[in-house]
Amino acid sequence: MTQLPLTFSAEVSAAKAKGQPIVALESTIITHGMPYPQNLEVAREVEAVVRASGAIPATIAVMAGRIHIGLDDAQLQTLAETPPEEVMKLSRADLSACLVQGRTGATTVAATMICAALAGIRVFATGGIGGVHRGAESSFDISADLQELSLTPVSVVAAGAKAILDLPKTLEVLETLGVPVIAFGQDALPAFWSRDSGLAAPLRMDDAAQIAAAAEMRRTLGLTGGQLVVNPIPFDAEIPRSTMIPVVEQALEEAESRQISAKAVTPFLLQRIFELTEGRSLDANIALVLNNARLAAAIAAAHAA
Ligand code: PSU
Ligand code: MN
Repeated sequence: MTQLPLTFSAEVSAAKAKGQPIVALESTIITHGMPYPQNLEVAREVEAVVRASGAIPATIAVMAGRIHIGLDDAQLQTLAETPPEEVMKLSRADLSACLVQGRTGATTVAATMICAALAGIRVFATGGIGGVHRGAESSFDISADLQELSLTPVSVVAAGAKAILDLPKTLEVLETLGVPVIAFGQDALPAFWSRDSGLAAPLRMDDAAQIAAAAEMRRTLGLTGGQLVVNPIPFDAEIPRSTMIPVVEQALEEAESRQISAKAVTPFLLQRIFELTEGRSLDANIALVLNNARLAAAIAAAHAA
């Protein structure tokens, strides 16, 4: 068997040797999810929060034909400064092509899960996952993130899915795929910028150790796939749903009239919502990512114990 094209940072490889908790972090949020220089500041801050919470961060990206598990500060800076059009947005379909072509690629939730599993990492923190887009009944636009959750054994901590998506359809697809959707500490499904989507979450847990135990139980039962842990944004950072709805509607209308499609849809909507809220959406996004990093570290610590 050929060697896996994995390069571990010194910090992550030391943590693996010692059996310390490790939290995977994605890189598409850096290259396509947030503008420079906030993307770099947030990438550094998320890593700092993971460390302060007792785990080791492993930001994942593809560079020069290798999957990097853990980036040093210079690599993080290079990635954050590279214009999004020069970085591949990698999902399951693109990963091997990016590697053999020696290109630079940022990993989405789906690709980060694949790489984390290859590296033996069980927990991954992000902001929001991809899902079923509005109008999917005609566009067929359903993020590969959902299928990945049904295939790859990683627990993904997110703040829910954004209202740019069709949340009821996203829940239906996750149910069909057999993905546990576990709300942390509340009954409602959180909606990214807002704590409550108006929909009930299928499952609820109030304790990080129980979330780790549920992942172990799935493994014991021979069930493939991961878990989606949805963690509500902190109260003081929340933007009410009533404020976000018209903003999201406007961004969606613009995407439609400009015929934005495929991989460009999510980055376009995120950028327009940032502009339309004068940066408020980004402040909320940052707060929720940090909050997810804390919970992911606690779940990883329970796995390591
Ligand atoms: N949703 C967000 N922020 C993000 C993304 C989604 O709120 O940065 C990114 C993630 O990397 C996610 C990807 O995996 O977009 C989904 O893209 P698509 O819808 O093209 O599958
Ligand atoms: Mn898509």
